[in-house]
Amino acid sequence: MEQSPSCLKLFGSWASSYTHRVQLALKLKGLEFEYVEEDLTNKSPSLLLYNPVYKKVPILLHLDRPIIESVIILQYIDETWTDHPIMPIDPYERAIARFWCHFADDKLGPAAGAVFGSSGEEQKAAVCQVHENLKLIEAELREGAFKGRRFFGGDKIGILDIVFGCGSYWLAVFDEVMEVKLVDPEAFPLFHAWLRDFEEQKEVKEIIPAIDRLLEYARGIRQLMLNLKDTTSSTSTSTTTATATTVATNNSNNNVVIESSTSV
Ligand SMILES: N[C@@H](CCC(=O)N[C@@H](CS)C(=O)NCC(=O)O)C(=O)O
Repeated sequence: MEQSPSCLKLFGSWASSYTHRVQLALKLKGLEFEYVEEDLTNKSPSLLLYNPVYKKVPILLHLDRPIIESVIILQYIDETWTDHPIMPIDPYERAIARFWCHFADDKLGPAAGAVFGSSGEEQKAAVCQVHENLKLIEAELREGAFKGRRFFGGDKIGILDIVFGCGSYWLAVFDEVMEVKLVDPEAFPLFHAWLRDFEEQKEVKEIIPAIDRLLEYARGIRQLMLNLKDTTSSTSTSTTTATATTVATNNSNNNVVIESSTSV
């Protein structure tokens, strides 16, 4: 299908890994689009109009019709522009890819978000949970569905690479900010090698924000969360508390964090 920048508009947020998924898919397909940066603490009327149910980004507008939910958007893009496919051809392979996309959002992302949102013993348990999830992926790379492949999609980046990859770079950010070790190369050598390879791809490099910017962002949110914990027992109504509450509200929905993990 022919397209011009004006027929594709993406509403996103710069640190949102869900947004990065869509940006990467559009780039891999060679599609031009207009990008609209949303302030998630002050959502635009357009965002609320196009995604009244979840009120989240990303939203892809194609010929003025909104498509929401990043994995659904990826599939829409692939079905609409069939060059450079990101979904497998075989129905069984498609089912497997969809299953692991679901796993990324249902298990891995929330587990990583929990590491960021906790401390002490609670955080140790959350780190274990991330490791359990990574073990499952490592096993699939070693002996299972993805054995012997360079990427989850085969020789080229596919939907699952996009979904796992846009988010997994947050794990390194969490390692540094939280002083944990989530993607240990010795424990998860295949996943670790895949992630390095993914991050080296030209299109990926063009999309993932600079690590320093992500670190600063993550540190800021973490500080707000700690401030909030300190102030929950007081009746302060300061601006800081109000801001922290906004962020924490997002975090409790795994939004900012999972935007982090995955927004993860
Ligand atoms: N399941 C959604 C998640 C999207 C999401 O959580 N977006 C976050 C940014 S990363 C958001 O818009 N948060 C705003 C809010 O929850 O208020 C997807 O895959 O698109």
